[in-house]
Amino acid sequence: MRKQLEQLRREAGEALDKIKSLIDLEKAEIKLLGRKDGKLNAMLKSLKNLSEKEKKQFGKLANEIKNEITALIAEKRLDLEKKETLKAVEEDWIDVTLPGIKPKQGSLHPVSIVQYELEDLFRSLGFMILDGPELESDYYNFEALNIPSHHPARDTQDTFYIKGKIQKSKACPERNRGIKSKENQERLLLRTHTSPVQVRAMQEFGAPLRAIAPGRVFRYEASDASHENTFCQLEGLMVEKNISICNLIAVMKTLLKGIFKRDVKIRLRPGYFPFVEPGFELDIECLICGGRGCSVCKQSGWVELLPCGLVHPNVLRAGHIDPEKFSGFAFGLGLTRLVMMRYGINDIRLFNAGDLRFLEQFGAI
Ligand code: FA5
Repeated sequence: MRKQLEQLRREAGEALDKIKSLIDLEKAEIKLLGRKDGKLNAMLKSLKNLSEKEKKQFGKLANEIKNEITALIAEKRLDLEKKETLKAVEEDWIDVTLPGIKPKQGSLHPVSIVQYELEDLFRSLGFMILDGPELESDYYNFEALNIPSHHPARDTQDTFYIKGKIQKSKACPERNRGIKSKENQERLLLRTHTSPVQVRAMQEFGAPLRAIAPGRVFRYEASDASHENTFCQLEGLMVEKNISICNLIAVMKTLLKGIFKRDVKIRLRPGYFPFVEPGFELDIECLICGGRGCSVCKQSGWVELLPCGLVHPNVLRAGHIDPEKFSGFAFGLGLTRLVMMRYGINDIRLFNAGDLRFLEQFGAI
């Protein structure tokens, strides 16, 4: 028995010496001192077959060995815990002096850049910035703008019609402005211009009123260098007492100067829109070719940019404003075309193509 106990003492010392991880130490502890299958316990169990004297003698030795092994395991555990903590710290170590990884920064779309500039400009002139639905009712897109269903002006703005009716928004009641009767909830279409916001704004805010409404519009037409089926406009509306063409021209001049920061050549010619009377087309000299003629201006040297006019009395009435008391002017800036002129972009199709090589050229946010 003594021999066996001494051998266990040696073996335990050698085995613990070789152990390199806490998991292995756990296993060795069970193997040596475990209650069920531990080697020492097995030996203690066999003590019962010995004489009283031997039991006393070897029982004492076995206890000594148990205490020794327990102390060795505790020492080893401390040592391994220290080493493993050090290793974890080493693995997690970072060099805080290394340069960081630069996050990829997006940039604003060129139309957004110019739109925000115009919003600032108009805000400084006391205009509100409004929004309108892109999925619009036939009523606001045409009827309320003095374009009844039989009117030939509808042919110039063909669009996509959608089944269904405008659902009232519970989350944002502001968006429900103008949805009043069953009639104007039905016959939905993708709005062909931002002009529907004129009547929506008049109905909501009354007169006097100064507002702009930038946004996307849609037309069912073939695209070329200066025509898209989806593009942006910026509507402007001013309704006050005694508004005249002088007010309109003054604001148009401020707008062009603000955006181009220099004088650009313009021409004003009569234009027909059922919702203004009189109506004008304000063109600017094509800044892509300097007026010599190119695919953007269709060789004319001029680009149609800013149709405008005095608000038609029928439109004021649709907006619940008395045309005997108030008058107003409105304009419908071709925002995407203005951006083309501003940056010298020679093809409108680049704006919606989603090509980052094009989009990244316009300054970070
Ligand atoms: C209108 O949309 C009127 N609502 C503008 C208006 C508002 C007139 C208020 C009077 C008072 P027009 O269809 O001409 O008008 O479009 C206005 C501008 O949008 C044009 O001058 C042009 O710059 C731009 N535009 C028109 N069609 C396209 C197109 N397919 N692609 C890109 N820009 C376009």
